[in-house]
Amino acid sequence: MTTLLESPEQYMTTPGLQENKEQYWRDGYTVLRGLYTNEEIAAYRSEVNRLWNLDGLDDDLNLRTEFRRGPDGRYTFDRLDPVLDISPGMTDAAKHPALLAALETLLDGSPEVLKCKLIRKEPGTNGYIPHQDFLYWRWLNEAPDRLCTAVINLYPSDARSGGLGFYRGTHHELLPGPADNPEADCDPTALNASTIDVPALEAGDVLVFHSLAVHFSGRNAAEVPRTVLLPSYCATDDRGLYRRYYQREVVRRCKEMVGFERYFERNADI
Ligand SMILES: O=C(O)CCC(=O)C(=O)O
Repeated sequence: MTTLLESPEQYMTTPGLQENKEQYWRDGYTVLRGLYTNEEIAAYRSEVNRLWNLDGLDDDLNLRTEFRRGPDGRYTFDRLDPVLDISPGMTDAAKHPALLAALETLLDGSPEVLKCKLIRKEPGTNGYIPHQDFLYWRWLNEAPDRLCTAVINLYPSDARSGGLGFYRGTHHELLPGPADNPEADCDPTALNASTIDVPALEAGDVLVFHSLAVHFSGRNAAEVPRTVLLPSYCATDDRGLYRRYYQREVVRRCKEMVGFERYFERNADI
């Protein structure tokens, strides 16, 4: 499916990428543009439609789907995680040579996929509280500077549609949770609201952020779903990272019953 407009080598030498790299290390995130053709984005959109209509995705016990409060306050599934194993199209997007080449420049190392999820936030669906991804990745024993996430936008996205927001410059350390729970996600009251930035993105734009960058997203108040593919990467030559990640994640979800909330709500009488 991949058709490159330009070679990865060409992309690596464009002046824009050096500016992206400076912004990434200064602010903790940056937006890459022009990596995908319009045809590729159109093909990825069709692939998302196919995925979202697969049988069994809405099954409460499907390990790939996680639920979030929807517009009516009820659970709705908003993500497929993992997704690459059931989607050649999403694999094409996450391993696109132009994206991998750009990430190699940003991270100064060869990027390996750590995990990858697809989020489709329907109108009215809630977002995510401020957090640092690295809090959940400490067990990997990788340096935070080597880990990042790319947000591949399949439709335009902004604050109104529940796009990602960042607290600029928070990617230097792991921040503690509230005083009564320091191991939890960072304390929102300790964050400086004047540093918030919610980049407005076009279809095909790729937002790349550092594993320690504090980020959040709001409710989708727009009329169309916000759809993004989120592959995370590690600059490493360890080819076993993806397997290591999901082996642990599947066990964790079962143990902590992540995503099964609706099952118990629906079957309270059994
Ligand atoms: O895309 C979103 O709405 C939030 C995703 C996010 O924060 C995450 O997956 O860490």
